[in-house]
Amino acid sequence: MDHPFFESIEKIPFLGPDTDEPLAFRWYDAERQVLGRPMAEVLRFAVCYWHTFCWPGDDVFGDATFARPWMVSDGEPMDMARRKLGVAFELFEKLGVPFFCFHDRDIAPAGDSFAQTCDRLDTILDEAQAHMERSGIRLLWGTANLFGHPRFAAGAATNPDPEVFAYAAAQVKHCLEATHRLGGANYVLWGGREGYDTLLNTDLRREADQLGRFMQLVVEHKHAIGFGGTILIEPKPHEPTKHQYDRDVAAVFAFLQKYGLDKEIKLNIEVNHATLAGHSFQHEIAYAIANDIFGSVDANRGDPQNGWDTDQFPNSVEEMTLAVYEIMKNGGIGNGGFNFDAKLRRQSIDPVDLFHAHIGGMDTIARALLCAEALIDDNPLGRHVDARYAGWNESLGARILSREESLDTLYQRVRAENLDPTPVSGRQELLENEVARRLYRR
Ligand code: XLS
Ligand code: NI
Ligand code: NI
Repeated sequence: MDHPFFESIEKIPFLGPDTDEPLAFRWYDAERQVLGRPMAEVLRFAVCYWHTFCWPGDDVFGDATFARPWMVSDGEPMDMARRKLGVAFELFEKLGVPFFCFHDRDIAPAGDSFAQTCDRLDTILDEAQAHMERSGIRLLWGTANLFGHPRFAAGAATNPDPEVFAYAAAQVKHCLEATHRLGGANYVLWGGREGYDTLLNTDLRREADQLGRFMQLVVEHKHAIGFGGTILIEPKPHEPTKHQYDRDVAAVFAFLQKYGLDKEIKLNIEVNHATLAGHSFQHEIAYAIANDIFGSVDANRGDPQNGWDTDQFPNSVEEMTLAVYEIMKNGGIGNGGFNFDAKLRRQSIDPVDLFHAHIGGMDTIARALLCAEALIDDNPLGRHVDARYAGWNESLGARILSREESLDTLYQRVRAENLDPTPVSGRQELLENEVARRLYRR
């Protein structure tokens, strides 16, 4: 077998900001207390199975570039799945991440029938469970791949053919139960191909109702089996379809309310999906928190010049700081975590590149957490915002919100008191400076 696959690599140590050692953390210090808890517990990092172990480095113009021993085309599929599993846990352990995430099809190959496909997943997950018990590594979330197979070309829940809906429902039931068995903290539903390429062949109203019913079925089953984790939807504006129904946080929130699911389902927010939707990552996080549907994060980044999901490892401390600040000042990541839904560039062919990528991502977010901690402790933004809205806690503002005022009473008051409100500075530049001076804290 391939153990160890990352032969020359030891467990990655924390050596601090001044080290020249590339295979070391400069900022991610699992035990360091931040906001009153160890960094590892605050951030809950996860490695994703799909990009890291399943994507072979091919693209629309070229073939696989990663020669991984578990990807050979003539290999027996279950043997390959086992080899991949062993290497995956070797990476998790050497990185020291507490969690991982998978799609059913990443971890076990499809069989000749639905029944055999389920059996294969159960077999490999039994082995994954043994690795989890041995290593203490946990499952942040499981998910079903409802987009790869040609049967899902026109969507899963939103397919014009109810048999495809049924197939997808069966697959989710099995994967949700497997996630439950493994003690998963969450279960994710990313839209996959739930969307359309052209309205010329699409009944949009029907497809929304189908998707709503699908999500209700998932929630009903979660309660039926006693799964205590959170069901998460992951918004994305386009790709693979031209228009994905789960476009952004606001669109998903409206959908959840329409189908009575806003108290049942939360969101897994991905950086690159936020920016593709024309939002900042901070905005999407803040919007979800403001509506009590924030769940978890898929950490990556896009390329500012490219309009697709480049899924690069995060490297902007500033972008992450603003989002981590929103999360941490509102009580933290909870049941969620930071999952590296990110992939190498296809020229980064060496096994060690997987380490450079994850180390960089973990250090970026760890450093962002330290900056966010300074912003929370010193509270320059919070103090300003509190003062800015103070009027709403007092007589007039409080009366408006508690419905004691009408348009008519407000009219009378403005007339009688000759109200003439004076504009005050929003102080944006000062506040940007307050953030900047806390960035790159050691
Ligand atoms: C694709 C999504 C996907 C989900 C899991 O863009 O990010 O990877 O996270 O299905
Ligand atoms: Ni994702
Ligand atoms: Ni993505």
